[in-house]
Amino acid sequence: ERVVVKRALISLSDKTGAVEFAKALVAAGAEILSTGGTARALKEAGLPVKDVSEVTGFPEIMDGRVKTLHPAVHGGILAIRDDAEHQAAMQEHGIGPIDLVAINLYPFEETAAKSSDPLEIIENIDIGGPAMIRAAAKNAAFVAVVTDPADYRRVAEAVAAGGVDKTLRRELAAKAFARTGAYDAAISSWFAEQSETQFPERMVFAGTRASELRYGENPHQKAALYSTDKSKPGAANACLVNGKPLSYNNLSDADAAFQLAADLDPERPAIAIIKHANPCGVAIADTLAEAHAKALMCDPVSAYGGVVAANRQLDEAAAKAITALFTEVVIAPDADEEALKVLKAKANLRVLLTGSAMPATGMMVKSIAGGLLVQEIDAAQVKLADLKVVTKREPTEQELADLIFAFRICKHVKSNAIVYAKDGAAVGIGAGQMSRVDSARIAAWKAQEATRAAGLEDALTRGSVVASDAFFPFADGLLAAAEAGATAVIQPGGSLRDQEVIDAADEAGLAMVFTGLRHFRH
Ligand code: 93A
Repeated sequence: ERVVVKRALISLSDKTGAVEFAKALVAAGAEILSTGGTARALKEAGLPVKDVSEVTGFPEIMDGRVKTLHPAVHGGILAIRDDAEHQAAMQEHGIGPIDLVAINLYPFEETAAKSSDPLEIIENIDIGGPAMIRAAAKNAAFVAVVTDPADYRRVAEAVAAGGVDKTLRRELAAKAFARTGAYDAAISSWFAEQSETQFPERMVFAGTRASELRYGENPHQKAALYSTDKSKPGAANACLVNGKPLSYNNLSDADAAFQLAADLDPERPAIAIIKHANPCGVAIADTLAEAHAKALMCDPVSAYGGVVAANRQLDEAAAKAITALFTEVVIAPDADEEALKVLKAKANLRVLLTGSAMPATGMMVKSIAGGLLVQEIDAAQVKLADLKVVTKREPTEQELADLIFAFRICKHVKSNAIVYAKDGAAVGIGAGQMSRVDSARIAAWKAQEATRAAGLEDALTRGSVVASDAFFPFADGLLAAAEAGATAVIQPGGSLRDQEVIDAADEAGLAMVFTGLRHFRH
């Protein structure tokens, strides 16, 4: 049942660990066949290697586009060892069996993420590698296929111990097809991105399991995290530098927090505090510590045990501010040494570093039973120039800045979303209600609670602005805001009753701007 490895073909684009692996195979008595660059690397390490071109009797041609695509290679991999006809064919054509294939593919995914040169990207579509991987995996009854350097050690040990058994060969074959499947999925989505059709007839989504999670949203649900694009900063690909592994809900909240922080003005230090995927505090300031203090004022009760995101490297003061309150997860592009020391003093605090911060772009997927909804990420950022003043009174400069800020936050709040903001801080957030006026009331009430918690005399909403993710269908939501003390309103506009709402705003002395763009988030 065990496959004794007498001849192995090694062809690696990433040569990490190759020499050690090949050494182990040679020590176990295997002959090594290899392609150009890999052969060179192995020979340099003093290992006996035969070039594939010696086996094929054919040179590598067309810049290596054709090097292993030859019957001497594929016959050696695919032959059914106990089939008389296959044996005869091998004999007749002088084909020797290949018992182990170790491949890693041209770095298509990495190149596509980095390069903007289509020729370079296309050149990194590996053809011969996947062909050999699939051939070896198909013939797993007689061949071991290694596609992950993490398996070198296990496989080398098996080879040294007398051969690769069936269980391991099957596991390797499953992994091999998953690898070529994911590879082709990445290639197909790149081609789809290049074409006019963003939504081709068949779409393949591929990811690599980044971690198996203890459970899903609830303990009775099994769950795992898949990474689909390492180039996108966020919770999925961040580095956990402190604390226990993240849960499903941690990851979901951490990503929501980070996407919000990354969507705010990159020139200003920004903090977002998230609970159950909705922000309960957001602020910009001159320092992250200040922003945290301002963000915390919005809803200190909910912030307890929440997720905190920053849009830039954490410093010591920020770390101290964050750790002063029980926090589950911190996510930021980076943290300096002093900040790390402070954060790491909290053994249970999960700290995620993303490397950079930028607003997410591209496609997003949501699953419904039996289907996937695919849409572009809401990357719209309403700017001053997009605003249309519809009231008699024009917003002041400070109001305008807060209006833009509040509307940006709305985008990250479950609809119906109402956000009060003042001086670069959210002061009342109403999320996820089925009627807009309820969200408006809740936001105002939350602001009252925050005012009380802060021991302030004047309501936090006094002199604030208010943002609505979609149009006010009636004047009631707007009047609730005026009553709370808001002086300016931002909303998409577009309701049948716009005029009624504008009249109400004028009567209440409010300034109101329309964005012409809404930010539903369901
Ligand atoms: O250009 S290819 O698609 N044509 C081939 O025939 C072929 N055979 C192996 N690429 C091919 N490979 C790939 O070359 C392997 O998958 C591996 O990534 C790489 C190793 O090349 P080298 O040993 O020259 O560095």
